[in-house]
Amino acid sequence: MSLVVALSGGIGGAKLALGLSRVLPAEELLIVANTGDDFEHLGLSIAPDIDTLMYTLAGVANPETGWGRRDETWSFMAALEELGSETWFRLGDRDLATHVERTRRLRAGESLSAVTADLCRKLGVAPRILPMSDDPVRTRVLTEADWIDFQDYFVRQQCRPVVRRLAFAGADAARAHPDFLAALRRPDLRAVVICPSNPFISIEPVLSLSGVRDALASCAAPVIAVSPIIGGRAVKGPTAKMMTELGLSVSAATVAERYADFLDGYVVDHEDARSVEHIATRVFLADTLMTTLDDRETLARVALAAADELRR
Ligand code: FO1
Repeated sequence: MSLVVALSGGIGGAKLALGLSRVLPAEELLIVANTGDDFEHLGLSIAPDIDTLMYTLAGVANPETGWGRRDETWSFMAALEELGSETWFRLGDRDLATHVERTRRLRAGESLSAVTADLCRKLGVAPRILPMSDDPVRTRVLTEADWIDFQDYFVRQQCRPVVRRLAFAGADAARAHPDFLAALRRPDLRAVVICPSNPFISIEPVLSLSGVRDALASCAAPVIAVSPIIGGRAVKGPTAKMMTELGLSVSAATVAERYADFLDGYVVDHEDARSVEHIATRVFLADTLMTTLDDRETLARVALAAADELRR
C-alpha cells in the first residue's frame, strides 16, 4: 500500500484532486485542504476550499463556478434579499444545508475534520479530505486601505483591492492536523502533490502551520508541485495580479521559488518551459490546462510519474 498526499485549495486545486482521485485507490490518497478561506458569515461557519473539494469529488460541484453545488436554487438568497441582509456571498439552497449542518455540529463540539469526514461519507466521497488544521486559521489581506478578511477581498470586493501583504491569523497557535504530519512521515509515502492552487492564498496557509515546511523538506517521498501559471498567466483567480502587486514576476518560476526549500519536482506547461530554465528544481513539461475530465486524470498521472521517476 502506498500513500499520496495532495495539498489543495481553490478551484484549480480541486480539479487536480479530482484527477488524482480517479487514478488512485481511495485509500491511497489523502487530500489536505486549505482552511485559510474559512469565515463566519450570517452565523454560519463557511469552509469554501473543503466544500469545493467535497462537491467536486462527489460530482455535485457547480461546473460553471467550481464552487457551490450544481442544480442549485436560490430561494434562501431571494428571501434574504427581501430582509435586507447580506447577499454578496451567494449561498444556494442545497449548499446552505452543508453550512447549516457543519455549523450545528461544530457548535456541538465536533472537530472540523470529524464533521468533514462525515459529510464526505454522506456525499459518497471516498478519498479522505482532511482540513489542514482543526484550529482556526484565517487569511487576512492588507490592501492600500487596511487589513480585510479574505472573502471580503475575494468575493465582496472581487479581488479589486491592491494586495500589499497577506497574513494567516491563528497560524502560530494552530496545530497542523496530526494525521497530515503523520502521513508525511509514513515510510510508504509515494509522493506529495501540491495542486495548481494559488500559492499565496491556498498553499502558503498550509505551509504556515508549524512543522509543515520542515516535514515537507525532510519527507522521504518526492514533493511535486503543478504550476498554477500557464503561459505566464493565471488560469483563474487573482494569482497573477497578486504576484504583480507583491512585486514578484508573473511566471511559473515564481511559484517554484516560493516552495524552493522542499520542492523536488515541478510540472510546468510547455508554454512556460523557458521561464523555468534557471530554477534548481527538476522540471517536467506537460499540458497543464485542465478542461476535460481526461485532462485532470492525465495531469494527475504526469505528477505521479514525475514523483516515481524522482524516487528511483
Ligand atoms: N465565490 C464567489 O466569487 N462568489 C460567491 O458568491 C461565492 C460563494 C461561495 C459559497 C460557498 C463556497 O463554498 C464558496 C463560495 N465562493 C464564492 C468561492 C469562494 O469564495 C472561493 O472558492 C474560495 O474561498 C477561494 O478559492
